[in-house]
Amino acid sequence: MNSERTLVLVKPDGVRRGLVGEVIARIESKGYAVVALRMLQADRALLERHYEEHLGKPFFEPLVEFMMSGPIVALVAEGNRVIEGFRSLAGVTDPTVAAPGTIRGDLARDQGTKVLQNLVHGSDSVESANREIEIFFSGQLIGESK
Ligand code: D4T
Repeated sequence: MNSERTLVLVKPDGVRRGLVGEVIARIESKGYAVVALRMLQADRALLERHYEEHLGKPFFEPLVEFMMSGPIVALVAEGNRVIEGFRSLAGVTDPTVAAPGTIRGDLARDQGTKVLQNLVHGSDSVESANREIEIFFSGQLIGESK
């Protein structure tokens, strides 16, 4: 078994709109396992770690403000090729052009805001997944030794 783990976030727009269950249902219906789950209010320090690759970009400050605008749900999904698989379920970053059938394509659109509100985040590589899981679940995963 070459199982992978990925970090998924349901962003504040998804929580506000009551779409947490819908996102989890799509992950589970695809056959991935949810192996960790928490709701939290993210602070600036946590978001600066999570989005360090975007520091200094024009959308960075609006992105941090948006991500602090309400609670988020963080979860770890597991399965073979789940990193690629969840990004396929999510659709591309811009919800206007995300394919119908995807989470962003079906459930999000451009709201005219400074930062795209696209409902979910998913890790983009094994390295990012390990880094992000540590940020949101440091040492707290079942079966994980610290
Ligand atoms: P996340 O990281 O939130 O899953 O989204 P993506 O992987 O799809 O996209 P990202 O990291 O490149 O961007 C993070 C976050 O910033 C918003 N964004 C991004 C934006 O408003 N304008 C932009 O030009 C980009 C690239 C959307 C997601």
